[in-house]
Amino acid sequence: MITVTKPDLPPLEEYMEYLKKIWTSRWLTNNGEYVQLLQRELVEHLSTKDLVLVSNGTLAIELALKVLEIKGEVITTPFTFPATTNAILWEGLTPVFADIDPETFNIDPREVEKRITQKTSAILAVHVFGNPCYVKELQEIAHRHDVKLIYDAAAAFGVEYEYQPVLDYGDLSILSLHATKVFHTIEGGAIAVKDETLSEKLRLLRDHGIKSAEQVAIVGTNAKMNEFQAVMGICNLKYVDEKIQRRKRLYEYYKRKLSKYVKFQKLTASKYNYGYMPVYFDDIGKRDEVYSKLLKNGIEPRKYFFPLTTSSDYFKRESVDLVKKYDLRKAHDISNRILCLPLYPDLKTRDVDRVMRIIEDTLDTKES
Ligand code: T4K
Repeated sequence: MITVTKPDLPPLEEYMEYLKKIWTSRWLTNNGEYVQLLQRELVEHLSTKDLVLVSNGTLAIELALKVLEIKGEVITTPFTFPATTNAILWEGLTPVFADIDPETFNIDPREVEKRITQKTSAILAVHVFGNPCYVKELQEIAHRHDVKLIYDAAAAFGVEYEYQPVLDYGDLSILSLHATKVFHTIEGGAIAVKDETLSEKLRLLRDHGIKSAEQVAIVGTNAKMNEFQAVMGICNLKYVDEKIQRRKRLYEYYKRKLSKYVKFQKLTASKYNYGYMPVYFDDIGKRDEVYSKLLKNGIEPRKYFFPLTTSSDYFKRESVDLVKKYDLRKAHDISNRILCLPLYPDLKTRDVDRVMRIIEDTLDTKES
């Protein structure tokens, strides 16, 4: 089966060397030596001020909302992985949805501004597939209305916007370091933070609020990364740049060959990581036809992000058509046309050729 992605793994011997060290030290979790080492290496690699490592990207969003003391309404996009919307709900907040720009797939700043009310306390924007949002416009809106700006940069590892790390924008940004991401720690996440008071508080929040053996300073949770995750990250980090180069070559190959048949996300990054290969079809029916044909041929692309998060059973139970309520026509439309094709560093060019042939055959047959 050729799947939409396959996790990168370092040479087994390299991971085993670290496992031996963990066996000897018997230090397995709770801000161990390797979590601290990975944190320093990532801060340097990503040129960010500080990163707080946590156990996954979803908890990273929840902690970001928590540490900024967000209340009431959070303006966000429905064109995302369920984690973005779920985290808002999980924190007892109200998600308010704004439509997307159909070219970049990211939240449209003009739509964000229309949704601001007295109850708004944050904007939670997503760099969809790692492609940077219109960060300057969003910053300006957040500033003017005095609301916090958080980025779900789950897929934006190493991405730059106007030659600046994308993680530098907004009040906080979060990364997912899940196995399916460009860089991973099996499960994992991080919060990029510029303010020292916030990083201190985040470190407390991820460890039950424990300040010392006999002092619990605030109410926290358990969001700690463990040593096995950290050493996977340390091993993977050595190879990530060459893996991104390989992804780039495959991405560009797809793009050259498929431009007659499909459309591509408009990239805004000055440096990109090529984590996904999203394409969309002019004719809605063709997306599903191509999808079924690929599946029949042992290839499993994914319809990220279909359905919109506003179509989850949770909202259905509320009996409100959120697509209509918030006028999410563009997000709805892209969601119905999108398909993420297989893309990962070990993917063979001949497998890409197979994917492309099926797309070409399906679309050519329909047109003739
Ligand atoms: N915000 C955004 C915008 C996100 O995209 C995500 C996660 C989050 C927040 C939350 O971050 P985390 O809490 O997850 O750190 C996958 C990932 O599990 C998820 O992390 C990711 N986004 C999302 C876009 O993709 P699924 O439900 O599609 O995963 P699954 O199990 O269907 O795997 C996808 C493909 O990967 C499969 O076809 C096979 C392959 N695969 C997967 C795993 C886990 C492997 O070959 N090996 C594996 O171990 O969500």
